[in-house]
Amino acid sequence: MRILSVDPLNAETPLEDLGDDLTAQSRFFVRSHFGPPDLSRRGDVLEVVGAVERALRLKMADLEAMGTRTVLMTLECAGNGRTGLTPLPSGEPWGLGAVSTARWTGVPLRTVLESVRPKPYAVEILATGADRGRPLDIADEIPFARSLPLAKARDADTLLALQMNGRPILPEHGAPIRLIVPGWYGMASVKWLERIEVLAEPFRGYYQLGRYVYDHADENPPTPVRTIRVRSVIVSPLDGDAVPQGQVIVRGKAWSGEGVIVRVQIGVDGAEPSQDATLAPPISPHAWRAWEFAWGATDPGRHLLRSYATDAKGNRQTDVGRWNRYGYGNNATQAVAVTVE
Ligand SMILES: Nc1nc2c(c(=O)[nH]1)N[C@H]1C(S)=C(S)[C@@H](COP(=O)(O)O)O[C@H]1N2
Ligand SMILES: [Mo]
Repeated sequence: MRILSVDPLNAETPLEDLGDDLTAQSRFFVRSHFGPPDLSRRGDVLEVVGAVERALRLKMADLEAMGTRTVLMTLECAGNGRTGLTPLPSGEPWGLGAVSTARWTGVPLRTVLESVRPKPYAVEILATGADRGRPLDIADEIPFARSLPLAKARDADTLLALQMNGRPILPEHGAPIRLIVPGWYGMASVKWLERIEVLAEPFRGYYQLGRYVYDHADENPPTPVRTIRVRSVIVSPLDGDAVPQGQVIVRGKAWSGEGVIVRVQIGVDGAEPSQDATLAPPISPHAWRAWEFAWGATDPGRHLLRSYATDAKGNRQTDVGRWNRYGYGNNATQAVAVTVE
């Protein structure tokens, strides 16, 4: 893992580990604002309260008894690729490894909502983690807390996850219960979940309005960061590799929170991409799609490869990402320099 900070732990997955469909828990990137809470004080209880007919306190066994569902989902931090923006925004200096994919098993949040019965005027659910701390730019200690519109909370694949790749979730990934929100950047998938509150008004907390917004530093008000923008990475060959002259198999992954990946094109040496990669069958509507391309590496010397993914909504990557104050959603193409020998 490439460690960005130790306390709290922030670590990215090396690109060579993104080749497999599923990322092992121990190789899965970690993004934590405050670090894991003291789990011994937790008692494994999830409170579901607020604008509901019937508030509940659920133990792990209660949740398991509600019936689980398993979803393959790619999780990407909104700050992934931040170091590609100029000037460099503040925030964790992520390269391209703040993305991973796991098989998540848990209770659909929808099932829990059906049993607490939100009041008709409810608009959002607020998910609060057990971790707390004081961000540099605010005075008080706060928990990590994020809200979701009720419609997204009721998505059949929005889970209260209890397992990751068939095992209990590791502490750094949010044990024992975390939210998993398909198609949205990682900040929505609240770890160490201890409380769900059904809200009658939109949440206005620090991690809702003060961060995870696209602020273009212009006259327009900031807009919330939500769905994952279309992106692809090349996982082989790696930047700086030397390859023998002849046919080189270029491999990578592509994903989008807006729809299935329908096309990946390869551009060589800055030319308009004119060739398509071959897409592997999708493994899930919410996970990355593998692709490969047979590159005729005939000319010796240094060459630049780029991959351009397009999703079902017609979103396509460009070479330059749009700068924003906190450096989110930079889905610009990756340039991989390869020397043909
Ligand atoms: N409680 C809590 N949940 C959290 C966070 C956090 O700091 N605290 N970080 C969020 C962010 S920004 C991301 S990208 C994902 C990362 O999940 P992972 O560490 O399992 O990869 O968790 C999200 N959930
Ligand atoms: Mo994130």
